[in-house]
Amino acid sequence: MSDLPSLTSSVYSQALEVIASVEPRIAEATRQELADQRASLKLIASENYASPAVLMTMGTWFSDKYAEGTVGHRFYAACQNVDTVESLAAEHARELFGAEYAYVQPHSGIDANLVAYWSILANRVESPALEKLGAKNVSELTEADWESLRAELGNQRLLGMSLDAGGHLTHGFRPNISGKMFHQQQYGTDPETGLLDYDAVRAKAKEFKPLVLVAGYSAYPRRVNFAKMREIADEVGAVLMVDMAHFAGLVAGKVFTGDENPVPHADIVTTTTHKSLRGPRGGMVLATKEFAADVDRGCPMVLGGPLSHVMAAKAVALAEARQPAFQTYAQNVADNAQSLAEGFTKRGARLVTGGTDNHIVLLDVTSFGLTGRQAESALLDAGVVTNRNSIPSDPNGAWYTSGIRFGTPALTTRGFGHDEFDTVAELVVDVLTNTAAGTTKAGGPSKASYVLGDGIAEKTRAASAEMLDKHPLYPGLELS
Ligand code: DSN
Repeated sequence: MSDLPSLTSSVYSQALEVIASVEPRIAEATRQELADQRASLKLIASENYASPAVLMTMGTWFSDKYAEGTVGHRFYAACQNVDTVESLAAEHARELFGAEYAYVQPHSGIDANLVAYWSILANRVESPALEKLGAKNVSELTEADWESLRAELGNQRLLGMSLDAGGHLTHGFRPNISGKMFHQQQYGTDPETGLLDYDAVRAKAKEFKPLVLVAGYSAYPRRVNFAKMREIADEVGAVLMVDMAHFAGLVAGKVFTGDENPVPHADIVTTTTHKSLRGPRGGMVLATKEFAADVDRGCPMVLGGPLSHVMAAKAVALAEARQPAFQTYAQNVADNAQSLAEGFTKRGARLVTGGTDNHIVLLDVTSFGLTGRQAESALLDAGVVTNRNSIPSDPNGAWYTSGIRFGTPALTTRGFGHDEFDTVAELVVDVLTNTAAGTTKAGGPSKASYVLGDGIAEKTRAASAEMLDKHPLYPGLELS
């Protein structure tokens, strides 16, 4: 991160004074959040640090504007500047990813996935149900038509990656709406290697014949061959949808190219904009022309009015991602994940799939005698911010878990490199080796309580501080 102009400090300091004049506790929490983020090792794989340009773009009067509809076709007056913003964000997205169409209104990744699912239903559920009803598209249906269609829509099939193999809640997990609106099945990973087994996915797809095949992940530490997923989708006549929320930055930065770039292979690609892509919190849908009109109905089908200030920040972030420096950043994210994985492996820790080739490292903490919950808490005490995560066939379930997920996007933004990530691995192994599982109040084994060895948290924080001081967060930003 390069030094910010001193003006930035005075802008933020004055903004905090304005906030404090209304609700000082929010101003204080905002200051404290910066201090906390500055002083900890942020290793949550889905988090990053957006640039001041992106952050500042979110704090404007665009927040006050309603703009339901699409560019040039709004349900509110005076949307001329929102049109500029939305057009620019979509243009940057199309150019950056080489997509035929970009819809930048989704407020989050879950919203983006819902927009995508509804657009697939609208586009593909046409016969015999729609023909019978004399409609071309679900948006033309009356309430009575809907009643008769519901059974058929509900019976549409979706095949996605299971949560414990690294898939996302919205990929057909039963407690999520995607698992309710679709008749769903899930594919896992090879029980021995933890890797995606394309033949097994193919066999399942042939048997299940899904309308939608979903690829993409939240906790799978490997690349996916989207050309192969396309082949499978074609063999069974499915729509291929890829959720690239986690690795959009690696696609944007041209680390994932060819078969590993989902955009040329998928019918619809969804993403968040705040993870490895390093933009504001939000979502986005990229689609082929075939799905564009249905995707555009995201609002009001699924979404409320677009967040114009966030669309503006998406445009700024996407413009940043089109700079050559972003490609260097993305390559560093992947290289640093290798360094972290090697750092763990050489210290005897077990990684799901044995390593990584993206930005995620998934550590199995059972060999430390801990649950994910205990490991996460002990690491947090030591200033290492991670999240617990299920591993395949997790014996501790989705709440306590047996894994810790690490990601390199945030600390790479701060400038950490190979040596620092090796030290991070050393510190993590040291904390976990010196943490013991605790007991319940009744004296039985606990999956939550833990005992951290004396002085470990202090020692880890001191070693982290040396690295963090060398790579300051928002250098030059001093709040008065
Ligand atoms: N919460 C995101 C993650 O951490 O991966 C996914 O929704």
